[in-house]
Amino acid sequence: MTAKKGPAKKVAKNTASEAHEETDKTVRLSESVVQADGQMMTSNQGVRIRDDQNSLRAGLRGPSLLEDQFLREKITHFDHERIPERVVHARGAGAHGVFESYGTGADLTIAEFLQPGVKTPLFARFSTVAGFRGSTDLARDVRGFAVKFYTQQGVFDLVGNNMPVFFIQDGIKFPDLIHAVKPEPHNEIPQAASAHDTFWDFISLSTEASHMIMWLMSDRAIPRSLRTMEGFGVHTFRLIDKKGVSRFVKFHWKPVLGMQSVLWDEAVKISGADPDFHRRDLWEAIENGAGPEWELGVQVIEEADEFKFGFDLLDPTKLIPEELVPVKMLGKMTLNRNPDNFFTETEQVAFCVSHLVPGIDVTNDPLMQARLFSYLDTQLSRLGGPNFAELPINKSIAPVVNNQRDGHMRHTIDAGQSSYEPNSLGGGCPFQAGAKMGGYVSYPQPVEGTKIRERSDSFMDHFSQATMFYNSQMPLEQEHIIEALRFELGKCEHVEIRERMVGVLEQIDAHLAKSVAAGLGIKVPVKIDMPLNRQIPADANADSYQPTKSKPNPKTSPALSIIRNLIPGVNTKKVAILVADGFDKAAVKTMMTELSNSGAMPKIVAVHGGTVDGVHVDFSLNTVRSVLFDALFVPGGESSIETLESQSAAALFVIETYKHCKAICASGEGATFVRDCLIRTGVANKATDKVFASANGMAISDEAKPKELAAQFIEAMSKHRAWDRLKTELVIA
Ligand code: HDE
Repeated sequence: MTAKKGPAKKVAKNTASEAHEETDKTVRLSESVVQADGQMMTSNQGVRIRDDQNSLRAGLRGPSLLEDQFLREKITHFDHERIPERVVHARGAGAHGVFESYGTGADLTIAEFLQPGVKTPLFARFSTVAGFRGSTDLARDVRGFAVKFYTQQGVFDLVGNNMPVFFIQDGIKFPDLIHAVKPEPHNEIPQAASAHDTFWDFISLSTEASHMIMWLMSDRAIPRSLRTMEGFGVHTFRLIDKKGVSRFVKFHWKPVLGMQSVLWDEAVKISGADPDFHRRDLWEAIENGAGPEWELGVQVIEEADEFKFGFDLLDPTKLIPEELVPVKMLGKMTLNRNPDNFFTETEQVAFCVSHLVPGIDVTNDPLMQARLFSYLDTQLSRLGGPNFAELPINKSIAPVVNNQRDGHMRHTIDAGQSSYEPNSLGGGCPFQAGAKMGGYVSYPQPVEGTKIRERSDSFMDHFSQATMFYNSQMPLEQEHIIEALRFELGKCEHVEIRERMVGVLEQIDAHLAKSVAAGLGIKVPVKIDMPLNRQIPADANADSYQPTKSKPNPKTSPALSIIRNLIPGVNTKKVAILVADGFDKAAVKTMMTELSNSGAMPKIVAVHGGTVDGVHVDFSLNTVRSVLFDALFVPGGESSIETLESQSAAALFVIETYKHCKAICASGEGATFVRDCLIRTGVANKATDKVFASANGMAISDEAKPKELAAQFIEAMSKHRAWDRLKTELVIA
């Protein structure tokens, strides 16, 4: 009996990748897909199973027989279903897609996937770092941003994060960092959270983490969606052109939707209401044909400019401000197909920093150097042996031919007598390609040095860019950093850790430190007994570093703020339409049409499930909260509003939507309901004109003027949040 071959699964209906045909990769993966439709159940040996309900036993009421091969096979397989989760980045979601090169990278690199007109299939996986595989998506954490390009020259993995810098400068500190942030070893608490003693103990003693901590405490660590975050390669890489010239580059992913984050209060509530919020959001966007897009870009630094910055390009705790070196766009990634099976694709995908293709090379960044070892090594224990590259999700679309043999679960059947090189019995094959035939050539960087276990002086400035990041934030974003630090440090039981950390914050910004200290009840200044350094020492010349600093850090880098860089739009925004029986159908119909036409996703939220006045209910109020939506519409309808008035969950929906600064629209009796919810409960103050003005993200009308109202609502939504609501005159509680 043969398994039915899966169709090369649904390709997303629309998106920018309308032109997306089935790529080689899609076709190849589909060869491994098994569909159960219309199939008979079999054992793993293909023997048809007559009865899967009962084990073989001696008599109807007798003991099970050891000889039952079907029972034993099924239970044995089940016993071994789990593989070790990733030691970091265990929680993740992935999707297939395509990268379309603009060709603008052709003068920078010989990498084939960056040449004009080339389309490359890919698989992307996004993750949190600290939490276990089943942890919540909305943890305050760094997000992994890993992309596997199946290029014609072999696999290239860009294994990045949604933050451009890292906690530590040398890979040898990574196990310490991770041990510190993971749940504490004695009681395995807390899950997916950095708000605990061991993390802040380590961080407060590792001032090199100061810059990254600013990112981690900022809104970047609680994205609204995986689709609305930037990605970064973090380290300085090299691109090598046709002439063999190398340039340093920093990789950037820029989301077409722009960046958006949630408020911490939302993050906490989303974690309870829908811990799979990000995973589901990505899945649904792709299923709805609205697969996310990112542009891939690089900041390019000529070799001659290596020492012109106020920091070392090899130091992964530093970024190159975009105002100093703009990002040059090289192409666009579109995610357009969900996996068929989470385990075989998202879980078994194996990214390795060492998976490079000709035209891309690494640098001496000591964090990157350790990663070049770590990823291959970790796959051996996670995926059980050296043949993980043969799994469908990891397999190169370029032919793989070499003399590596055997090992657990080898799939390839290597024909022939010889498995060594040089050989004559195999006609000398497989033969080495040489550079002219596309063989990988490492960039011939001259290397010389005294063996030394020491950090270069040029890595010693731990604070300048932390300060630059903080100064680049809007006041509201700075407030969020302060609140996050108060929360995180407030969860530390050891006062000396809180104090030490406030001392570190004083090196970043006095107001920041004072505000955090006030929340913790600590007096500043705090004396801490550690070497603290803001500058690369003037005499820094460790081995090969001769800084000229002709491109010093700017004081601020506006590109680092989310709010300054919001891209207005409503595409894929989820809008709750809150109704009960007797709602104003005409108003809802118009609103749904207008919202859908603008790319938003209206959803009917009703007091009960099933249908309401014959309309399909997407969610009952019992199953959702406002935090799962981007905006709210409450239509009129006397009896609908009467019912909503009797439901505290409905009032809470309105109140929270308002407090989280999201757009609210209401018409007819719905307008009275919304006003009452906000005024009576004391959320908004009595300055009703201001509170209900369109400038405050509100589209409220006692009459039903559906089209005008929809336009006003869409305009308010497109600004993402009405941040001014956080001003005291607009909010009380
Ligand atoms: Fe990773 N990291 N990492 N990391 N990392 C892993 O590899 C490691 C670092 C990143 O979706 C592991 O397959 C070391 C920086 C992502 O499958 C492991 C060091 C950045 C993912 C590992 C770092 C990352 C990982 C665990 C310091 C951003 C998830 C499972 C030298 C540039 C990939 C695995 C996926 C995963 C080691 C630091 C990103 C153990 C030793 C910096 C996105 O190999």
